Amino acid sequence: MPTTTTMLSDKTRYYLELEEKHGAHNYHPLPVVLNRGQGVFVWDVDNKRYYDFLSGYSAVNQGHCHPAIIAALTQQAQVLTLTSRAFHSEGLSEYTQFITNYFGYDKVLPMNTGVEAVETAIKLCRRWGYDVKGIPANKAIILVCAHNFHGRTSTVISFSTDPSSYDRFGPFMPGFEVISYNDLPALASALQDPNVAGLLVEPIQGEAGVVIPDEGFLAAAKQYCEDARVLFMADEIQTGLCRTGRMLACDHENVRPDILIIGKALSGGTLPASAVLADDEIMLTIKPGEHGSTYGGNPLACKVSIAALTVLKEERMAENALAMGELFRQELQALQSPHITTIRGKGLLNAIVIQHANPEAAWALCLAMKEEGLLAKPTHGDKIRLSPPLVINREQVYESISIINRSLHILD
Ligand code: IF1
Repeated sequence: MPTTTTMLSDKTRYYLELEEKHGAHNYHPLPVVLNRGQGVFVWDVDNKRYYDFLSGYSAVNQGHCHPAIIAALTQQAQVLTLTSRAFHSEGLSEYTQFITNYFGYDKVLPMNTGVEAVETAIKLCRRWGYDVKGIPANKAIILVCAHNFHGRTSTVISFSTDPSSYDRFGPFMPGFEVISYNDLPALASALQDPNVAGLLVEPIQGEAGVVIPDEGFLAAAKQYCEDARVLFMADEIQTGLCRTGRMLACDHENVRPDILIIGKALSGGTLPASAVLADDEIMLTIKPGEHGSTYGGNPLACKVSIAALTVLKEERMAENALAMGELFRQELQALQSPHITTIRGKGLLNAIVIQHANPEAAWALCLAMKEEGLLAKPTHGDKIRLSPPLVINREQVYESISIINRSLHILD
């Protein structure tokens, strides 16, 4: 029977108790206290080194404290950090040109957190629905997928199908219809409603446990939306920025979203930065003074984001994610562990499903991997996401596999 406890140093226990006493209990983290990160590694307060196989939930794709990103951060931090949007800034102006060229859209609306970008996309989609498509006032419908995760604001949890996200947080925002994921007939049927303004979809469902739709689903869904004059909105906050082996997960099927939503690794894990990209017909439906945010488009985040996006291409991180992801899944498969029923992923967005009599087995395995020097955390009980920074190399993949292999025996 696997243990679900772990030996903790006095130092670790000290910090855990501080947070337990003074911090909200809205998470259940692994019992490890980190204080340093570099590349694929993080260190705890006892200077023990770990492979980071969560990567800040894909916010640290470029690796912890990437030198070029930190250089941009520290340089700009001494010059100008925030002007508010009441005035223009050199940083924002340069950034708008850079990122719209980078992704090939007319315009960008900069926000901070991922969910703020999702909320912004929802508002743009509704406004386009009324002003351009001609949907009657307050009748716009946005289609979402079962088992989605798009963030935790009251609007966004209104269309979650996970009780731990929405239970006892009502009343909820109307105007959303849930269809099953990866289900083209369900999409076709829902699109018959002329009041549908958009489809909000994760190209791969991260939180649901790295659920990959059938080959061709995204391309067909985009075509169905086009035929129904409905906006295809891709939430690439977790799947984007090279995580799945292409710049965007939509690129695997050459799909160009009408509204592109990015966040997390947009800043390389340094500070909150998110963005919504769209062409003028959509973006210009929001007029001056109708949407915004104090920190949205601040010069510090703009300079950092330019550096974070630059290194993704310069260091060919998508190509590395593709190659190292294939190697990782191949070596994981070769372990032939009786405790792993499923290995799935694209690029370096991977997950395993654990099979064991003990419902706490995935947690116990994560504790064992922690002891062996690798950090990962279960999602939805029996799934463990395994997503290292995209700078991981072959030798580190092999070492990580041997750590996972040694740890799996705790389930025997
Ligand atoms: C938590 C999950 C991952 C996201 C997608 C929007 C957002 C997220 C596809 C919102 C954020 C984070 C949030 C964090 C844990 C993590 C997470 F487990 F919650 F679902 F990655 F899978 N769209 N995901 O994944 O972005 O506002 O957080 O910047 O809330 O526990 P955010």
